[in-house]
Amino acid sequence: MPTRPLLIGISPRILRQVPAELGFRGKTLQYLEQSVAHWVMSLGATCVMVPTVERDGEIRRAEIHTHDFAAMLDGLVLQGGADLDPGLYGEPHRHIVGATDPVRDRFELDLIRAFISAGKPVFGICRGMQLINVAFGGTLHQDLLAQGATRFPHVDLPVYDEHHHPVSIREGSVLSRWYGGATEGVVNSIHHQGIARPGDGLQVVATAPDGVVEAIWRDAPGFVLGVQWHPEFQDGRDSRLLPADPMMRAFLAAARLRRTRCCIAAAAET
Ligand SMILES: [Mn+2]
Repeated sequence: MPTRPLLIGISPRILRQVPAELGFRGKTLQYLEQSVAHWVMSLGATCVMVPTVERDGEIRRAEIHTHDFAAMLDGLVLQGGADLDPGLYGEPHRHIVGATDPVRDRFELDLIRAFISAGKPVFGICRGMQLINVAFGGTLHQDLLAQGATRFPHVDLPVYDEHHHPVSIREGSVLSRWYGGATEGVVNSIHHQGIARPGDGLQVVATAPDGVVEAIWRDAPGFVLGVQWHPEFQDGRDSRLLPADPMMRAFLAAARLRRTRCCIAAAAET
């Protein structure tokens, strides 16, 4: 049986306009927000950041492929970040905030597909949830307020992750099960976009009081979960908030199960 700890891949955030005081003039940074990594490691798994592989870039000519990462790693976590290019779900830019990053979009979509086809778990946070939705053919509200999806702001930048709201958790869902049958909770909220139409096979497992989708789960074998909030910031210091660890434990359990099955199959072949 395997003894090495699980190895989880975390897709990077990308900074193309680096502030002058950091150096790196004219360069691009790919980076990891530390609480994501610390959350994974706090439950006994190791993790690495997975740098982008660009389809038409020099790396591609060396034939490193997202499938190579999926083969080596036990699971994928998608960090939050910039708005998706709405062209991915067939819409023009209407209410996008800041620059979109088609390279990151394409790379993370490739990663999602590679991990899913390898039968390995995928966990999307905020933008990551929206990307999973788009990967399965769903659409987004480019701005929840501007498009009339709600009158309740889901982002308040001055207070950032101190901005909270309740969620209803779907009864009988995996999410409810991980929280001991709970059907409600409180989460942080740092997003101006949201899911409009859920992707094929994706189940809405949590919603805000205004109906905004807060979590999705793929109703199929394996593990594909997306949450609109940032569980990595809900580290237990504020006892009103849903604890983060039950979801990460479930994700890591799915990764362990996938690896165990793989080892049993390999042993059976020899
Ligand atoms: Mn929200």
